[in-house]
Amino acid sequence: MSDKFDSDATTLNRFVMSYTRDHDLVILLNAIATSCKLITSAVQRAGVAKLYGLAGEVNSTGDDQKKLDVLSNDMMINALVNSGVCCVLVSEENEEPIIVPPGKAGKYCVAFDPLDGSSNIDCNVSVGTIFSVYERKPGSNGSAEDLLRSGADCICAGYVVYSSAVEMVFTFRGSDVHGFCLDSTIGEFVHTREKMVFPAEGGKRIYSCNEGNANNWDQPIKDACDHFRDSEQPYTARYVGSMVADIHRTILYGGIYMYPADAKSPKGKLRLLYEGIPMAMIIEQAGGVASTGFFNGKIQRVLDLVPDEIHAKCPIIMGGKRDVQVVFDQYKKAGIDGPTL
Ligand code: AHM
Ligand code: MG
Repeated sequence: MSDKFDSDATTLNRFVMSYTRDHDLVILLNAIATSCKLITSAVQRAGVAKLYGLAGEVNSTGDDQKKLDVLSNDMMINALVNSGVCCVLVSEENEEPIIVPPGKAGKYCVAFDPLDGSSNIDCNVSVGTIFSVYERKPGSNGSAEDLLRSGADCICAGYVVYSSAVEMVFTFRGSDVHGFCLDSTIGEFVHTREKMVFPAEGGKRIYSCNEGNANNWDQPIKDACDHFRDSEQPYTARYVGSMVADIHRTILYGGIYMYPADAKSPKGKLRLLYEGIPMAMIIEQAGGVASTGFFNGKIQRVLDLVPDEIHAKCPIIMGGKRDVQVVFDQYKKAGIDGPTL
């Protein structure tokens, strides 16, 4: 038998079908995978296809849209609308929710950031896609309301990192986290990581945040970073600036990723529905911790937040228990109660 050819490869499709008998969910994840393959092609051909640069528009959160942002968004919307199993879509690139016409509508609601890490697109640094899936509420025909609910209602979530390899990391609610690499020779995501979990004992000591914002952070976050640098075993700093890449590294190697609230952005920068909640679900189900830090008067789980609008933001402190505990300890010193992990 050749070790180069697997005659029994578990593709993403086969993996999903072994988990659920819900054909609509199989179709949905197939549509997401197809759009991520199309995005892969666009990212890899961006130079020759002249896709670098701005599209001339501004997105829902006021950022300039890149050509690849717009193209990736179109790819996801077209695949999901025509899948016949979605009723409402929320994209970082669209101010308003996208309501699927009745003839094509189904029960699923999807929130996504089609190409996360916009600032890295034009210099070939890793970028990603992030998504979360919900089922519409009983009696609803599909509206933004179906997505304005706690992360506890999220059915499944995933991200794809477009890098030296293209990899999807995916989990169903309450289940293990799995990795699938895109095998370009067969055009399929193939199951490559079984049950992803944070390294035992916390793994590498890495802290990851944009320290250019440090002057605006609250004191406990500043103190936590001082601790990371000054502890007996000093931490290494790593910050790609693409959440997908930073979170992927954090799960695989260990460490902590933070985009905290600060004096300029009291709700943080990242968006709850298509960045915070899906990543929090993956992190927690891989054995890590996904907290807001001190936000709206208390330290909260990201998955307990309920968005008050589709593009609501949330602060993010995510990582292994050892390292998130460092942040909670600094809050405790400042008189703010937090969990002991
Ligand atoms: P985007 O969705 O516009 O790309 O913004 C989200 C990104 C994250 O991927 C990343 O972690 C963060 O913004 C980086 O922000 P900053 O450049 O402020 O460090
Ligand atoms: Mg984005």
